[in-house]
Amino acid sequence: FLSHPEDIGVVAVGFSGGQTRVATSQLTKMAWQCKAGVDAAPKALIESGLLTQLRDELNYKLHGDDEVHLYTDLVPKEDPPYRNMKNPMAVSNVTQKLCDQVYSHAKEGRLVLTLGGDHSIAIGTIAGSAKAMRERLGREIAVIWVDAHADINTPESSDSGNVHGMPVAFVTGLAKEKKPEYFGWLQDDHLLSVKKLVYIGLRDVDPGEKRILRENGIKAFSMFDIDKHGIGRVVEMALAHIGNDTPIHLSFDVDALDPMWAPSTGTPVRGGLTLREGDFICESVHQTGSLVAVDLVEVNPSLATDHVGASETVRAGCSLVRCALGESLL
Ligand code: 6HN
Ligand code: MN
Ligand code: MN
Ligand code: MN
Repeated sequence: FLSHPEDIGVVAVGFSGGQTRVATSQLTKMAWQCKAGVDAAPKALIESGLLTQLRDELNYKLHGDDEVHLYTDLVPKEDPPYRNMKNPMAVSNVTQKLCDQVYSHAKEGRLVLTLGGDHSIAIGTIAGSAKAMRERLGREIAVIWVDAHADINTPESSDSGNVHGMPVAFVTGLAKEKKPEYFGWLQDDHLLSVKKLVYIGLRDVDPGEKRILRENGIKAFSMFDIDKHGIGRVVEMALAHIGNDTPIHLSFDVDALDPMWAPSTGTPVRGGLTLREGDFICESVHQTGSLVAVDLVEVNPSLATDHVGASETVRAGCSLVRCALGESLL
């Protein structure tokens, strides 16, 4: 149904309200002043030539602007915690808007590339993909979630209250909320089936999340599985679980990579994927011909302790995206 569309819809998201170490008031102020480097990641990825390469070397036609969306007008001045979630309204507003953006590209048959931003933005990207594929192909999407973390906390199971630890719970309907301003805008046609979800790279999963994974029979390949079977076999099993001819949404958290390759991220965990293993996952997904959307998230140059760490992380991120779009295959 797809086999490498020539058109890519690019969405550059300068928002990290789902992963914050600062008070809400400060996030609001930062977003309003547009100067806290919230737009640093997509900007750095773009400035390092990623989009130009996709256009000139891989011959994709790019849609959407090179501009980074800050969504400043969607960040409320007051945004107190709700059900333990931090910046709940800001994240809900931004992801709802992002859902529309992704949906419009996907509806046109474009492969959607979203450059984050923290992982909370996957609430919007997956919701947009799921709805568009239901309408365009009458199909449910599958999601390959590559991450050190499972990001499947409910607001109640989360210790941190950071929404970037909860996106999978919201898009699968495991976390429910009626109020539209707090993710209640998510409708049935936005949702992903837990049967169509597969994880690769897990190594830092909260006890409550382990229970959720177990109780819902969710397919997950941890670093243990990768060491045991090798990345080739793990990707094969992951794709077999999804089944042929299923539209695939790849959500890649750069912290799946070992901090050796990607130090500049909010929640680094040692013992991760090599860059080559990450690239291999992306190449394999490209090769299926069923890729409909890619998120690259949690690249955060402002967290690096040195300049090298920041640029290495950006380089790794660019490599992953290029591999998902077929650069390295002959
Ligand atoms: N990410 N499980 C932790 C939490 O706060 O819920 C970490 C989440 C990390 C989120 O990597 O996108
Ligand atoms: Mn993570
Ligand atoms: Mn994540
Ligand atoms: Mn190809």
